Amino acid sequence: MLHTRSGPVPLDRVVLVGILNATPDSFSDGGCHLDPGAAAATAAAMVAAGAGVLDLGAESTRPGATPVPLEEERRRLLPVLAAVRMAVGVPLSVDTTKADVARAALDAGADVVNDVSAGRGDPGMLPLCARERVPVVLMHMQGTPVTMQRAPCYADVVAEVAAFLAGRAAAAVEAGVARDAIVLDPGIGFGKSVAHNLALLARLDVLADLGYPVLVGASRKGFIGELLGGRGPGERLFGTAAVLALAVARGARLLRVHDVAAARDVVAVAEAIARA
Ligand code: HH2
Repeated sequence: MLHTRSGPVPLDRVVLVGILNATPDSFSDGGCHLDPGAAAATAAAMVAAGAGVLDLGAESTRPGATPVPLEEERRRLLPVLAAVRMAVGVPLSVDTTKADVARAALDAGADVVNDVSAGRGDPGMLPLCARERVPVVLMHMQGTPVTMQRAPCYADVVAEVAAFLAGRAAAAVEAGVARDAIVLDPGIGFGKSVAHNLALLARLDVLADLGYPVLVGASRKGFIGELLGGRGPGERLFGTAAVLALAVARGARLLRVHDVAAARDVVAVAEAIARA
C-alpha cells in the first residue's frame, strides 16, 4: 500500500500509471498534452480506462534530450497539473529531477514524486519527499539522457541495477523517507542496450526481492521497436503488451503506460494466471 494525500494506492493488485507528458518533444506523446484542457480530457479518459495513478512530466528524458531550465519546466507543468487535478481524483505523480519543480507540484496537488535520477540530480529532492511525507519513485539510469545511449556498459546489469537501487533506497531512508513510501524502477531504456533491458525484465524478480514495490516503464520504448524490426512508437502496442504480461509474472506492482485500456486487459489476464 502506498499512502498518498489523495488516498491509498493498494498494491495487492497491479496499478496502472498513465503517462501524461506536458512536453513538445516526448518520444511518443510529445505535443499532445501541452494544452491544459486537452491534458485534462486525456487524464479523465485514462482514469475511466483503469489508471490508478497519473504521471505528469514536463521534461523529456528520451535519449539525446537536452535539459529543460527550471522556469520552463514549471511554466509547462503547473497549468496542466492544475487542470488535471480538477478533472480527476486519483493520485498524481510528478516526473521531475528538480526539487523546486517537485515542491511547486506538491503545492498544486501532486501526491507522488517520480525522480528518474533517484535523488542524485538535486540534493534537495529526498529531504523534500521526507518532509512532505510523499511516496517517491527511485529509478536507475546510467549516465544522463544526453549521453546514456552512447555506450551503455555493465559487467552484470541485473546485479548492478539491484545494488544501485538498494543504495538509493537506503539514501532515501537516511534522508527520512518512510520505507513504505519507496518504489524502485530499473529504468528501462535509460543507459541500456536491448540486451540490458531484456536481462532486467527477465530477472525482475531480483529487484522485487529487494523488498520494495517495483515500477516498470517500458511502454512503447525503443527496444520494443528494435525487436520488431524497426517499428515506430505508435506501432509497439502488442510488443508493449508482451512486456507488461511478463513484468506482472515477475512481480512488477506498478506499470507506467501510454495505452491504459489495453494495459488493463493485459494485466487482468496476466494477474489471473499469476494467481492461479
Ligand atoms: N520513462 C520515461 C520517463 N519517465 N519514469 C519512470 N519512473 N520510469 C520510466 O521508465 C520512465 C520515467 C520516458 O518515457 P516517456 O515519458 O514516455 O517519454 P519522454 O521521456 O520522451 O517524455
